[in-house]
Formats: sequence, C-alpha cells, structure tokens
Amino acid sequence: MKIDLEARSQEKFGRPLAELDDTTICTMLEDIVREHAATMPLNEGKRRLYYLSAEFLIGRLLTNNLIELGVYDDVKAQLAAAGHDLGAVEEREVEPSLGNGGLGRLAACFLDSIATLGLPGDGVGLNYHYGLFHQRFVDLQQAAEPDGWLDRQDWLVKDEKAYTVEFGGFTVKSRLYDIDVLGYGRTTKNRLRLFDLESVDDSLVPVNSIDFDKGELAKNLTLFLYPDDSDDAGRLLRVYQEYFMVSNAAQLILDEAVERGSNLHDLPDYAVVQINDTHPSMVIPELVRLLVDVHGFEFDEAVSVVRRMVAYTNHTILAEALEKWPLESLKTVAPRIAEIVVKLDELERAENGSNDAVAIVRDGVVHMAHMAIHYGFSINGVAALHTKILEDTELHPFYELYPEKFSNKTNGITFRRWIMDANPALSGVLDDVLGTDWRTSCDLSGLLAFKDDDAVLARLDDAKSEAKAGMREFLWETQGVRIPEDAIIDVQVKRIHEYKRQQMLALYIIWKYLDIKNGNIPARPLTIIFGGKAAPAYTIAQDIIHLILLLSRWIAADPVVSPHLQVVMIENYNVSAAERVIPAADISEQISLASKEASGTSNMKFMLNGAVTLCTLDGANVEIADLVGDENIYTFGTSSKEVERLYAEHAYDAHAHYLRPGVKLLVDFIANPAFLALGNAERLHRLHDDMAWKDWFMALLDIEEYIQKKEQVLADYENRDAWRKKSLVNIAKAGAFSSDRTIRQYNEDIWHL
Ligand code: DL6
Repeated sequence: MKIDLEARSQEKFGRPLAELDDTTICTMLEDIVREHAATMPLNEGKRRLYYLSAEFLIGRLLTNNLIELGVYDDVKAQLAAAGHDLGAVEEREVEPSLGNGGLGRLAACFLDSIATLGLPGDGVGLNYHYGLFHQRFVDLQQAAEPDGWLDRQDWLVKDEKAYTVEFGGFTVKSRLYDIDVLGYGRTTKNRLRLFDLESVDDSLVPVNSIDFDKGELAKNLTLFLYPDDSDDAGRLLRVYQEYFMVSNAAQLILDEAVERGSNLHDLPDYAVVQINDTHPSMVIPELVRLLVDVHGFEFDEAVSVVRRMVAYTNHTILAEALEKWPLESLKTVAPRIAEIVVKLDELERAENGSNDAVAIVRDGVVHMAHMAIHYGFSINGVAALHTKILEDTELHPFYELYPEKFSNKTNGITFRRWIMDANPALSGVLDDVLGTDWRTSCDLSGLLAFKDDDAVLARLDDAKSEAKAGMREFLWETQGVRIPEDAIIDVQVKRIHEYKRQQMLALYIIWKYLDIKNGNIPARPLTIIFGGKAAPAYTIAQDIIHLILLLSRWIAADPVVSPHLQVVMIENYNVSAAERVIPAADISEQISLASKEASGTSNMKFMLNGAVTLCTLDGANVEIADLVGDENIYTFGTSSKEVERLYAEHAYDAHAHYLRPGVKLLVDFIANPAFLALGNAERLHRLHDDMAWKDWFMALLDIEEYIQKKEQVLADYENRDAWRKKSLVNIAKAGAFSSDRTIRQYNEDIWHL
C-alpha cells in the first residue's frame, strides 16, 4: 500500500498537509485505511469461525491498522516532514466503547491473531451506543456517565444485511455494521460484525446519567453494555439483549453458509461458533429454532447439527458470574426459545439419567453454562490452573460425563498491539537485537543470550525510561498528576472486584504510609497506580475505589510522606491508558485470591513489557512463574488448594485474622476519624466492617506475607543489575503468551478451519 498524504491533503482540502490540524489528519488517515481495507478480500475457507461475544474491547484502531498494513513508519515520516507528530494525531481518535475488561480485550486480541494467521473468522457482537460507561471521579467516588463514542468514530461500515428478531409480543429489525479486522502483513481481512437496532433511540439516555427507561425495549437494546442488573427490569433487559445478539448472529451464520454452498444439513462443515462466556449461549436454541421452524428440520437432526458446530469457553469460576436466568424470563423474552430449552433439558435428562447437578433447567432456573456444555462439542478453560479447577471441582460432574470435550487454552495477547503499538522503544530494541522475525514468530527467547550483555541491558533500560516519560506526560495531561522521574512504578489495572483484591493493595499503602511516618524513608519514591471500573451496582467495589481515591488525596497532602509515596487512580482507565501505563511499569500486581482469577491477561502484557510480577499462584501467573523461574518473579499467598478447602469447610474466620494486632491497625485505619471527616463515612464504615467480619476473598489471610514480599521486591529493585536481568528474562519468556499461539491451538484442537 502506498500513501501520499500531501497529495491527499491537496485533493481533499485544497491545502498543504502542513496546514491541517491533528483532528483532520486523524480523520483523513482513518478514511485512507478504511478505503484501502474495503478493497481487501476476506479470508476464505469452507469452514468459517463466528466468535460470539458480548464484548470486544478493541481500543483505538488507527495506529494498529497502520502497523498491520506496514505503513506506520512511512506515515510518521511524511507527517514529520510536514511538521506534525503522529502521536498527537493518534490522540484525536475516539476509543470505541464496546467492552469491559479482560474478557473483551481477549476477544480483540483473538480477532487480531485470527486475521494475522489468515484464518477465516469474524467476531459477532452488538454495537453499544454508550458502551459500558465513562468513569468520572466526583467527590472521591466513581460517577458513571454515558460514553457516547459513536459521534466521532470512523470505522463502522454499514452492511446490507439486516434481520428481523421476534420477541414475545413484539418484533424488531436490526442493522449490521462491520469493522474491518486487518492482520499483520496480510492482504486479506476479517470483520467484526456489530448488530444494532433499527429502532434504537439515543434520546432515552439522559445527559450525564446512565439511568434510562429499561421498559422501552424496542428502542434500548443496543444502548449499553451490561446494563445494571440489580433489579428485575435490568435482568430481563440483559436477556432481551442476549437474544437480540444471538438471533442476529444465528441468522447471519445460516445465511452465509447457504451463500457458500451449504444445504444446512452439512452446516458444521461451513460454520463453527465459539461462545465467549455464557452471554451468547442462547445461540444454541436459536440455531435449533431456525433449523426446525424455518428450514423444516426434525428436532433431533437440528440438535445433532448444532452439537457439531458450537464450542464454549468458560472465563470464570465465580458462581455469581455464571449466568442463570429464570425460565419465566426466557418465556417472556422469546417463548419459542424457552420451549426449545425445556426440550433440550428433557433430551439431556433422557441421555444422562436425570442428574440435577448437571441439569439445564432446575427449579425453574436455566443454567446457561450447562446448556453450552451439553450441546457444545468443546469446553475450554483459559489457563492451566483454571481448567484443572473446572475439571476437578467446579464442573466435575460434566467432566465425568464428557472428559473428551474438556481442554485448556491458555489466554494470550497480540504482540502487534502490546509491543509494536504500545511500546515503540522496546520494539525498536527487539528489532535491533533479534531482527524483525519476532513480530510474527513472537519468539523472544533469543534475548536470553544477552542476559549478561551490558549494552543490551542498558538499551532495555533506556526503553523503560522512554516508556516512563511517555506515561508521565500522559498522566499529567489526562489526570493532572505529576510522577517523580525516579519513582518505582507499581501497577494494578483491572476491573475493580473484591477477588482481585485491590483492597489488599490499599492495606499495603496504609502500612507503607505508617512506616514512612515512623521514619523509615524508602530508597526512592514509590508510585502505585490503579485503574479500573466498578460495576455501578457493585457497592463494595465502589467503596474500594473511594478508599483508594481518599488514600491518594490524603497522602498527596502529607508533606512527610508524599515525597516518597504516591497513589494514582486513573480516571476512565481504558485500552489507550493501558498502552501508556503498562510499558512503563516496574512491578506488575497480580494479587487475586488463588483459584479465583481464571487467567488474567494484564499479567502477560506487563511481563512482555519487562515488568516483574508480584503475584499469587493464580490463573496464568502459575504458568508465568514456571517459565521465568523463582528468581525472576515474586510469589506469595495461600495456595488455591488451601483456599478451596477453606471455602468447602467454611473454615475462614475473617474476624480472627482482623484481630491480629498488625492487621487490625491497618483495617481500622480505613475508618479513622480524619478519613471519616474527609470521605464518605457510610462507604468507609461498610468497607471496614466487611473486611473485619466477612472478607469473602480473604485479603486478611495473605496481607502480612504480601507486605513482606513487596518490601523484598522494593529492596531488590535497588540492585539495578540484577533487576535488569529479571526484566530481560521476563520479556524473553513472554513468547508463550502470544495470542497467535492461543489461536493456533484453538484452530488445531477445536475449529479446524
Ligand atoms: O479470559 C479472559 C478473562 C480472564 O483473563 C480473567 O481472569 C477473567 O476474570 C475474565 N472473565 C470474565 C467473566 N466474568 N467474570 N468474572 O470477565 O476473562
């Protein structure tokens, strides 16, 4: 692809490139990429993958697409020659708001890898007009506002396909928008296909509020991702949304299969569906419905076809995150689907001897994951430990029924986005030291040969400094926060959830604050950075955000402590922020309660960017630890086996842990009088009492060991040579976590594209 920006500028605007502003240049570049992508043919193959997901956290696309097309450096140079900075232009792009956390970002990494490997596979989801929400901090608390990203986006292309979706009592029409998905160095493409409501009404959403009329179903289905489900109306809306998504997806799948020559009896030869978490699991009864009601199949044959084309990925062992819907809700939303689900349940009971533990419908409740396991041909976990827990404990009765369906597919991340785009300095060092093959092979192990090479270690160090400078500028411009140049950067960025234990890091901060007050001055400043959103209905998670913001303000105002300790909570943490913060990190905080984090993917991004991990042996941390070896990672905490035992035997006594003197001091600090006066007393009391009496995710169990380990990390950081080597080993071993590897495994074991 050849780009002449000067000519384009003259042709479009009648002005030289030098005179255009950054926003105009951004739009011009987006147009150029989009027009070029429109000419690229799709990846072809008889069997096509449909990756169904409620979330696709794709991030900004311009830089990534320029990299995929191999024109990034050229565009940068042309802009520089005209006095422009591509970095400033990139900042003009609005980030799409189509995802929440790791689940959605994984889907985005997968799309990149599927396209890069040249496999025929599209993502299918919904075109949320206001995304999850835009997070603001008001009075040291999270406020949720609509994230109206659609106004200024340039990637969606209207597709001519449109369907009708019938709900109980009313019918809606859909529209389809596509975003082209380019692969690295490829001349072919895939698409992200986003369904929208023809009758969607943005005016239902008030300015600055995410409270909208949940009853206006024919107008609101594509307004928000994960609308508040704390009441019946909210829960019902989610079922409507999910059915809208899968009905469109199923119609698209059948349509395209027929276009490509299927007679539908051979549908599994033409299509494979990956159900990403349970949200799209109603695609199973919907495919059956279409085959029976529209295409005249016998029920049994329809079921047998669907069973050979649907696979399910489990992303959580948290019982509350495994969706279960009242059968009555399904009857309201889509009566025919409820009927089919009941038939699927009966069929399963007939096949497996009516075991309630694995039933699809039990006590009037539909277990979505159970349906996906019985009627899918594959179920996978997302890290080795997670899959083992599914097999041995959480889904054990299913494993006994279908051991052959279970497999592990450890998550991965795309190196194009997470080094080439996010960390050009490191990317450049890798090019110089290893040559450019790593960009496609993702094999960085050659770096190990330079573990004792001062020049290479110094270059990696320079790359880290450059990333830190970029992050400092970003945090100053977007958050108004100044970070000391020599600070150790310690980061925990992820959805705010008790099991991820941001509250445990908050307790460490309290400990460190008191320690500095006691005169123990650290060797250099420590900046602890948080980022993440809390579900608006998740009260304790909101309380944790409040505590972090309060600590941040409290410490910043303390003249004794603030030169040595700083707490930053990034407002509206998103992919663009992640791209600035992760490359700059020294310490990667992965401190979930062992057994609770299915995999984690930020752990992989940090490692790839040279941070050293401080972690529990949970999710993919276990695999990182195995790869890098004990001397290059810091692990602590109660083992997943012991945690499972404590839960099973109801043996965790939070209050006993709270009463330990060192621990009580830290927890009580949350509700100290000065905090209560400065912050929100209700939130602080609630959080304090929750930790002192309940502490469901056992932060108090591990806090002392965590503090000790973290102090060791900080001390070890001062041995700069040893630390640089640790960092190098982490980068060198990160190849195992390329999403290209993960996608190859999905393809070889499950999709067979
Ligand atoms: O598999 C992607 C991602 C994992 O890395 C995280 O460990 C896991 O929490 C997340 N799962 C979800 C689903 N629900 N919950 N909780 O977001 O998936």
